[in-house]
Amino acid sequence: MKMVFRWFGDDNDTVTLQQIKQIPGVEGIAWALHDEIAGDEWPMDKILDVKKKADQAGLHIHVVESVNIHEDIKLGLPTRDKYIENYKKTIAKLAQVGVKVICYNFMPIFDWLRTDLYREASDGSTALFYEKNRINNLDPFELVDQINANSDFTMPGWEPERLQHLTSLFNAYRGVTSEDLWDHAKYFLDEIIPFAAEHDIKMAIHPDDPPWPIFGLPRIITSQEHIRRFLDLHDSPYNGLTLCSGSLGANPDNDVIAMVHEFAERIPFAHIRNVRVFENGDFIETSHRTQDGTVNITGIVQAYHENDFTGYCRPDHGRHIWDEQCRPGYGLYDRALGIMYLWGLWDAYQQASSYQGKKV
Ligand code: DNO
Ligand code: MN
Repeated sequence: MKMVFRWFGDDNDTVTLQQIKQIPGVEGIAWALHDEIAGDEWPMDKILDVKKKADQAGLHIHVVESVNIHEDIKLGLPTRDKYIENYKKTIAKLAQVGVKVICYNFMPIFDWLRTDLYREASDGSTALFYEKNRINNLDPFELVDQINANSDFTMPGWEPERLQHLTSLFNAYRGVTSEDLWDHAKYFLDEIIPFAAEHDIKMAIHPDDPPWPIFGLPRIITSQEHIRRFLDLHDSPYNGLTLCSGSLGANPDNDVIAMVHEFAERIPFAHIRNVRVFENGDFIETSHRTQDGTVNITGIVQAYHENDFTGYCRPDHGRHIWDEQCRPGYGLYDRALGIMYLWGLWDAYQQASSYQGKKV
């Protein structure tokens, strides 16, 4: 297991590369050019700038998270070919600087969605929270009206440029079914995976977060069965998975341990984090510790260990603790604690397996 830490870049992160380097066992960053618009080809000078900074800090840049996919690709519009070409050009450049894995997602319009970025717990820490009914009861077109009426309206995780185009995007997705989305995913994979394979870069799809349709928009990377279907759409080790325990764990029907066992060979990148799911379907992000949430992190690490996992791994979102001012979900402290928990489990399984059968 090779540990990395997400870094948003000098201008977008409160955490420094030096701080990341001081977390035990962290060898690299999961990075991206966050100022680039989805669909654009990434400029080489900016890629090289990240590489230079990471080199200076003694960290590798093998994992990119994410190269985002233009909506026209997800919508299956004729213009998608142009964006797929740009995507390939970016892949070729990333290969040149030694990138091995590209994490991405296939969620229409939105990436992860929460209703509260700073839900306070009894210990005074805050964390990302999702209130299921608030989203379920929201009509997307009512929402667009609300946004138009109030220019300050924001929702966590919504990028400003996406908000502007929200009305036309919702309209564009009218009538797009989940089966259409599957077809569009296949078209994308058939173009991209052979190209990524030539460049020795593994594509790693991130599951939908939360793992169910929202605002009437289809979501397809939501369960073990759907992940199997996605990996079978284009059967290649380069068509891989970013197995995110927290995203999938928001639906208690998902058995993440079983997924580790089934998909082990196809997981170049593991996201490990915990959530606590309540009976009404709401959920809050918690510390990585198994007992603090409803996802069995201990069992998940054990499953990775049993499968001799050699891929990249990162702690995912953390809480905001010790008064840290940071990007929501991406502080230093709780994610660093998460890493030490993951190493603790990993090393214990490592030790136990090496002593098996021996008398100590
Ligand atoms: C949530 C995060 C995601 C992830 C993107 C990948 O669990 O890991 O926001 O970065 O979906 O494209
Ligand atoms: Mn994740």
